[in-house]
Amino acid sequence: MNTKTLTLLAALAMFSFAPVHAQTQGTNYDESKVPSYTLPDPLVRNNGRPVKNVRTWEKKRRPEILDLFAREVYGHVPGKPADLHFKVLKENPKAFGGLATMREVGIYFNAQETNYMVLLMYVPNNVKGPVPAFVGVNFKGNHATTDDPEVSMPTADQLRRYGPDFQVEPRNTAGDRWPFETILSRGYAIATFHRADVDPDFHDGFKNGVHPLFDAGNPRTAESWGTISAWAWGLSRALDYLETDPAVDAKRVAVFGHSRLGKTALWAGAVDPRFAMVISNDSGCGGAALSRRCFGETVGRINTTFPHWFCDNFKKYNGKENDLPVDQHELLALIAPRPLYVASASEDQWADPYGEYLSLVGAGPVYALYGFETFTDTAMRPVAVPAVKGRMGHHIRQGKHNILIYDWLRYLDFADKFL
Ligand code: GTR
Repeated sequence: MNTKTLTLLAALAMFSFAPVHAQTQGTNYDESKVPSYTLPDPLVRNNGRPVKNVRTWEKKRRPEILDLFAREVYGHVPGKPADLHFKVLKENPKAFGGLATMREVGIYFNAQETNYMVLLMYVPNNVKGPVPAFVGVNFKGNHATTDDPEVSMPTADQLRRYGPDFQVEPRNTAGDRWPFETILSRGYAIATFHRADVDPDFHDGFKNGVHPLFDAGNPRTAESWGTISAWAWGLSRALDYLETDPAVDAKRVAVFGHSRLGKTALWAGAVDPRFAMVISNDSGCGGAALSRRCFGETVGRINTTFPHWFCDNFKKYNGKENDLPVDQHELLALIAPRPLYVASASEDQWADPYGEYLSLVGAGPVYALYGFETFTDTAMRPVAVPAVKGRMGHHIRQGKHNILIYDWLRYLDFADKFL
């Protein structure tokens, strides 16, 4: 074959294969192109036997599903470290003009205090306590959640731990996502920590953040925890502290999160039954959205863009979603019978709002086993019409991928009802 023929063949190959390639690699936003799929049944055990009561669900089936998510999706989450300890680093009893008491709490993961996070929390004043609370991870640092000038900027030591690419953003950059005064006026405490305190959000082979504390001496495997598991672990450590704070009722703590931190909140709620309520805001792929729908972000795409988020086993399912032994409705089912809220945004097609809702429907049979009403209608729900069924809440906010006051007001109403 001469060069000309080769070039021609290469051109033909590109011509004939490119569209197919583009189709598998491209993002599907067309409902008619969602592949047909069968969801794994949360109420059928690995041995094929049906689950007919709460006891079998709790003793047999729930542990199976939790284990599958740990081994095949997120990686195993370790427990409380032996040297975990807390220090109140700063306190201001007159935050927001006296509305609340602010605390910054050092949560140290080791005795040397080289691995830690700083929890920022506000407790409403003039409310008879102990009060219920919301806890969630933040994206940009505690200082970015508020204009409260008392909140510390990241220290030199934190910045060193976050890595050279970390950019400190101005105070209050993410303030619209954190309506502290509204939350406090409704009688709730609120607590948050920066994701990078627990694990900086880039792939460095798990050398930074909290992983080395546990991985040291144990070679990492395909089931080892990724970054989402690390953040979820951090949420449980925040709850460990809240259990020691007399101002907060640790039995009434809602864990929430937006986007990647919504995936984190769901996984934290599944792993740690102490969380009394779970809220997923626009959590999408690897969160509330069904993987098998391949609508918007897919398993292959998320594992390629964020190779550190999940465990290595999850990569086996890139483009092979039907082989997954679980789907995300079963993650939601692990929250049962606790109150669960799943929210989406109408323009956030990347996160597959319909797939997030169908996941809620798919988790329904487990809530029904506990005797609760559930969402059963598989038609897409209307935009801006929040609904509560039994112990499940749902809405689709008009607009883009974000967590805004509209979302918060729904979560507060839901908490008023159930916390
Ligand atoms: C996107 C990612 C989503 C979501 C989002 C976020 O880039 O594809 O899964 O997690 O980031 O966390 O804002």
